[in-house]
Amino acid sequence: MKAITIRSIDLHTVLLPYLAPFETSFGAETDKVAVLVELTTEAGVIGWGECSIEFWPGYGHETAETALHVLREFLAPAAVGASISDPREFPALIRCFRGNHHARAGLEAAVWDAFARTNEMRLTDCFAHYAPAGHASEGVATVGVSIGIQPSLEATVDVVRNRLEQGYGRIKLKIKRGWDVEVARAARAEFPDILLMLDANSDYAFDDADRLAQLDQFDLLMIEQPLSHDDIYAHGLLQKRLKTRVCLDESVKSASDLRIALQVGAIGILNLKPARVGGFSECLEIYRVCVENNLPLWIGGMLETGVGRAANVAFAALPAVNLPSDISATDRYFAADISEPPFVLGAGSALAVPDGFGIGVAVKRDRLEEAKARWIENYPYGKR
Ligand code: OSB
Ligand code: MG
Repeated sequence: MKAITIRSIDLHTVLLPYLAPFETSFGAETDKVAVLVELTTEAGVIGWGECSIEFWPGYGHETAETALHVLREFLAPAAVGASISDPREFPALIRCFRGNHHARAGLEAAVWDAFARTNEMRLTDCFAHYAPAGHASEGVATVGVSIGIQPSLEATVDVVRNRLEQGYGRIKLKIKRGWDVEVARAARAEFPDILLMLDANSDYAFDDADRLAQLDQFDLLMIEQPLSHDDIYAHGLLQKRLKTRVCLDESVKSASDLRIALQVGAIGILNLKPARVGGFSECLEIYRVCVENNLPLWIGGMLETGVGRAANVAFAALPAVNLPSDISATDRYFAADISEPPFVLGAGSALAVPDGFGIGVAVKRDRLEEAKARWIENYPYGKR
């Protein structure tokens, strides 16, 4: 593999309007906020990465502004000038800084893209190169769709029907306390055979175990992150009370967390988000742990722009990612994305990995400038 030397790093904070607001147990959002990382190598190759982030510390403790601060002041200066002959060496360069996984994942993603482009490979094949032997990319990612909290049960059923008609083969519904058993019952009554799952984004406590056990009757594929983001142990206690498999999202921030979760029986399925675990090198380590333990695995999303989506699709095309990922087609999120071409849902509820080198999509400079201007115009976003 050809090494890269990092010449410069430019950061772009963008605000891109969603087609429809997205509501979870922590609130509603109308726009995608992202910090995009543009990395240029000494050879003039440009790599792109996205910090999957929100404007508030709802999902994780970071925000777009903390990511920008940490990248600008600490991570980017430590990376500029470095030569990298294996992208898995990159985390060591920024190991002196702790936490801030979403920020570091965006920068590492740009390194991976630049590295794959330099070596004239698709990013998906570059990931496969560092995956266990025999794990070649499948070139497509099987996906589902994540549906936010709707104003009524009728509206929920309508949105589910709509997504099924579009071809999505797995439906995830967001739930919260007071919006759970009835939602599952309504969806299951209307669609008895679909792959259906729920995501609580940590809204429950272990005391709610009886309530959560009522969900067992709906033949769910899994229940995602029912309990606190920082309580792996409680998920182990809960799993003993449920037939439905517990999927961890927020609680697994590293391969070490995953090993602990496996040890205490807190996990039946993993939602792996590259941003949450601090980048694709850690993803590869986690991938290996999943393979060794036969743990079902899928790739989660945070409503990324095309830049983050493309990298997630590349990883989701690895063969041990064996359940549908939360990476929907571009038209589920945006009227006009920051990159081209868009991701289009194909047969079998799948997204194809683009043919080009690296992430395989190109950032459109005019759209980038428009989305940067939108961030500045709407600042401080969400506090209006
Ligand atoms: O918990 O999986 C989650 C979006 C933002 C923050 C957290 C989550 C989500 C999603 C969206 O569920 C999945 C997608 O990108 O389509
Ligand atoms: Mg989740």
